[in-house]
Formats: sequence, C-alpha cells, structure tokens
Amino acid sequence: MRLTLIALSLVILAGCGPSAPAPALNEGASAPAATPASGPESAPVGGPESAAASLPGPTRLDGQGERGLYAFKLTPMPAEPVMGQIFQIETRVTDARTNAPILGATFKLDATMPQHRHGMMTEAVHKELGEGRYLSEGLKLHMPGAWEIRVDVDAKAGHDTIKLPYEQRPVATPR
Ligand SMILES: [Cu+2]
Repeated sequence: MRLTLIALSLVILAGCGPSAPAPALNEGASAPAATPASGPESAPVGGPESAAASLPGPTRLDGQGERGLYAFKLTPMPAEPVMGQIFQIETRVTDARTNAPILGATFKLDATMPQHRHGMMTEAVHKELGEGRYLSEGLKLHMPGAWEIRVDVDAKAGHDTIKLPYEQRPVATPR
C-alpha cells in the first residue's frame, strides 16, 4: 500500500515537462489576448490576520554545515528571485564556533531540483568579496517548485556543506 503510494507520488513528481508553464513571450507581442479564463476568484478575502497567516514567509537560507564546521547565511539578490530570471546570492561563511569569517575558501554554490533530478541551465560563477562573503552570479531557477541550494566550502578547517530547501514560485500570469 504505502509503496504503491510512494511510487505514485514519485511518478507524479518526476513529471518535469507537463508542469512547466509555457515560457513568457515578448510582452510586446500583439497576442490577441488569449482567453482570459475567468480567474479563480474563489479565494475569499479573509480578515487581515488570516491573509497574513496564509502568506509564505521569507525563506530562511542559513544554518550550519553538515559537519558543523561553518555557518552559512545566504542572501539572494533580489530578495525574491523571479522564476527564469538571473539572480545572485551572497553567502557569508563563518566559523561555526568562533564566528570568525572564513577567508580564502574554495567556494561552490549550486541549485538542483532533487525530485526532478536536474540542475540549473546556467553555470554559476563565484568570487570572494572578503570578510567571509562570497558572491555567486548567473543563477537561474527555470522551473517553479522545490529546489535545493547546496553550498560547498573548502577551507583550513576542512570541507563542509549545507543543503537548503528553496521553493521557487511560478511567474504570476499576466492579466
Ligand atoms: Cu524541474
């Protein structure tokens, strides 16, 4: 029973193509307003409290490495990357015990969709900014859904890695 369910959900999750929304075309394109499918206005406008509660909070992108050597704090720029658009992440790496910045590390950051078994379509470039800060450029999440951002650091104290779940929102459909 359980196995069947798991297998089923895996099959569903594995579907990469079908769930991908059509790529946004040039806004200038004189598309004759594709059927403005009567929007699902079913969402009731609740009180301010309930509305706030239903909003997904900002993703926390920090924590300690798996070996407990370093602490990582990731700051995406912009703060909420848009699906399919290039963005950057600045990662601050510190000693998990002393809080001292980790300098001169071999730094790598990558994003994958573990359930789909694929990564990004771009290759990120990393550079050290100083004071334990590392900049990753050229990141792009081309699908909505569950991504995992992984950082690998090699420094004097050794190698450590952190894997952070990140949910990419779909692009809002134009009206
Ligand atoms: Cu995918």
